[in-house]
Amino acid sequence: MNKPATFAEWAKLAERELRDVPLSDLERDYGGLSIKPAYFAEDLPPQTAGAMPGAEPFARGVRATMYANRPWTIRQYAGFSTARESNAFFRQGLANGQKGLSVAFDLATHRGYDSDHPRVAGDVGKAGVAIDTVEDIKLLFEGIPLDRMSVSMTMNGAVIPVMAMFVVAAEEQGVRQEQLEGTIQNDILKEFMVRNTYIYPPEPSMRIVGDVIAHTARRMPRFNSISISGYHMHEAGATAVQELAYTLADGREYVRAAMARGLDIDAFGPRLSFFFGIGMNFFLEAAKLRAARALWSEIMTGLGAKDPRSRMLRTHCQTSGVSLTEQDPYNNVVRTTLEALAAVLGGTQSLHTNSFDEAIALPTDLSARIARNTQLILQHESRVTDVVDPLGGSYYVEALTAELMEKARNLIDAVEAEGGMTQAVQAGFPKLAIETAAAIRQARIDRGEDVIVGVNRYRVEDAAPIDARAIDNARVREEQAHSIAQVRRGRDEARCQSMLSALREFAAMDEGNLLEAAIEAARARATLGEISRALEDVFGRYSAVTRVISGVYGASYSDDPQFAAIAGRINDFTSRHGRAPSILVAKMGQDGHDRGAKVIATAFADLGFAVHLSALFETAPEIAVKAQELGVDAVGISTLAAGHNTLVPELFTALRNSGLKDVTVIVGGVVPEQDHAFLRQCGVAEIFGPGTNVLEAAFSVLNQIEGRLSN
Ligand code: SCD
Repeated sequence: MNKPATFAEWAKLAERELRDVPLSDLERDYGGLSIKPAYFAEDLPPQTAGAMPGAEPFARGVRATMYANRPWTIRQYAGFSTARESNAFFRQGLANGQKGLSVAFDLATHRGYDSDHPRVAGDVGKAGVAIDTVEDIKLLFEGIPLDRMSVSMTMNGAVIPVMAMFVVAAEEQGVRQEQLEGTIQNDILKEFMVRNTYIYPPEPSMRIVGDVIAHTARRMPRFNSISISGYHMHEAGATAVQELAYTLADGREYVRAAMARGLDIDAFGPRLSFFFGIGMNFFLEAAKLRAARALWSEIMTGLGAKDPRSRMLRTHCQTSGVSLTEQDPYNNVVRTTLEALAAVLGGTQSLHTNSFDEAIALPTDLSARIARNTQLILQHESRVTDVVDPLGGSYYVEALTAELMEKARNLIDAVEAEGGMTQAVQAGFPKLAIETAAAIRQARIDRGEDVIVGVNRYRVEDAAPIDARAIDNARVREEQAHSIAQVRRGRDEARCQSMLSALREFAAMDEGNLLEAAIEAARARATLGEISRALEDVFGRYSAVTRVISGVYGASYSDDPQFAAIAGRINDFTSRHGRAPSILVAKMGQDGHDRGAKVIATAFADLGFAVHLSALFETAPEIAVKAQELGVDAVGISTLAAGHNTLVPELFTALRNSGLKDVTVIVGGVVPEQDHAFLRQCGVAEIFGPGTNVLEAAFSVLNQIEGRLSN
């Protein structure tokens, strides 16, 4: 019998082919993982031989039969405008092949504000559906049988009122809590790290997570109490190792928190679920899911789980939003297809495929149909469901799985050494590590080392804009305010207030289950904002400290002529004016997506700008005051949640009111082409979309500032 080939034998062949190029040139680095150009039997980790789908440690999948028996759940994340409009969109999806629901809430809801609150004028109904009362949730699920349809809800900060209202709406539809199937995201640690839709400080927030886990374990046996999410870390720029390690370390933290309140690990373990982002590095992403399952089985065994179901990592996946480009957007269909295939070959339980226009606006009916059909085509036409774990035994994939496990295990141990994830999050080091990785990645793209087709290579200059869905948020706000008033008129006010007082007392006394108390308040028709406020009265509202990391972007450019050119011009500016050009990078409204703002702040600071970063969740007048106090040359607004058409005009009014007429205002983020003219009319000097080269952006901001100063 032939003996298996080795890397050393292959290297001889390869070197002959390569002639003048050293073999080491074909090695790659995937965020701390070193990848060889070929893999052999000798690379297989010893455990591969005995690995079986459906058997521990589940690297090959948690089900023996996997998709050969049941495909993954097609679960498209959706929601916008009012509950009525979202309900119509859901029903259309379900009629056309979607299998589970996944609700996107607007940012006002996420942050615990009713739609009529003045801080959320730009956010209502924009990046998700506006929910204020039980009546809204009833409308959202009208005609959808909640005892048969699994419903996932992406809610973290305002998890207590949303879960409470969901339970009451179902009850009034004739469905008991015990029958409800679905998942609540309820993952607050990653909010502090990357997603930013927290409300209360970390400690009471962890209590809330525990209360939801305890309540579902007791009363909602078919409901997944948490969706421990790496997705948002992935989107914020985390490497695969970081995403794996921090997500699983979060998971361990939640298990410990639940056990600390006396719950038996096997009473809630089987209903913990996960959520990962799937990007363009095809085999790495598939291997990441395999590694996640095997590591979780290890972790849960270590924590004392006896029931094998507690040791199974079941996960939802979403194709990567940041991999989508505004330029040449039809390429995004191809990207999403590849990412979906990686998720499927990695063995996901449930999947959302992004629409190709998501780097521009909310999906249209057409783009949503293509996204859904991508999954249907994979399920019905590609035959990838016929064989269980077809990547099993691949030299490369098995070796990659093992390497990911090892590196992630080391990072999990480092978190443990810091005292666990709550501590690490409070100290802020995972956030900084992810931001550093994001800045490195951006520099690689800007330098063309990582190719993005249609962005830094093969650009189409005269692409026609595509249709984008627009939301009239003033109308949504008006409708919501009307229905809130109607609910308030119809309720027994004394009963409602007494339920809210009871909730406040539970919160203050650190006893009782907050979700249970909130269900009573929701029954009495307290609004989302009122329930959330009752908790805020006791816990307070958390505000994070924003920090700009420095040096990372500049270090990647130490020998770059374009970088040197712009840095030189900034230097000249500084000598001429006796100060550096200054910019306030700002976020307004409830949009907490701060990856772009952080990357810009880091890069601009490394170039020599004096950079100030606003806090999150500011209003336009607050930003204007800050701009005045700092005396900046420019204000850069980062907008990713579609609030710009409301908030940017407000900013100009506020700047004028503060006497600041000469500040350069630039906007960056997700801004549909059809909004450009309006924003320019307001006075915006430059608009930068996703995929903008940071050095080019810096050049044009400097030009704008110099232009103004010379006038
Ligand atoms: C599965 N089943 C099988 C089987 N496979 N039975 C027999 N043979 C097989 N091969 C059974 C299961 O046991 C289960 O029943 C049922 O079929 C459903 O299968 P599942 O695999 O559990 O799938 P699903 O119900 O879809 O659940 C998947 C998760 C769940 C466990 C992952 O938590 C989930 O749906 N998560 C979705 C999260 C989500 O949508 N997040 C969106 C986030 P039993 O249950 O009876 O055992 C969006 C977001 O944050 C975007 C970004 C942002 O906003 O910032």
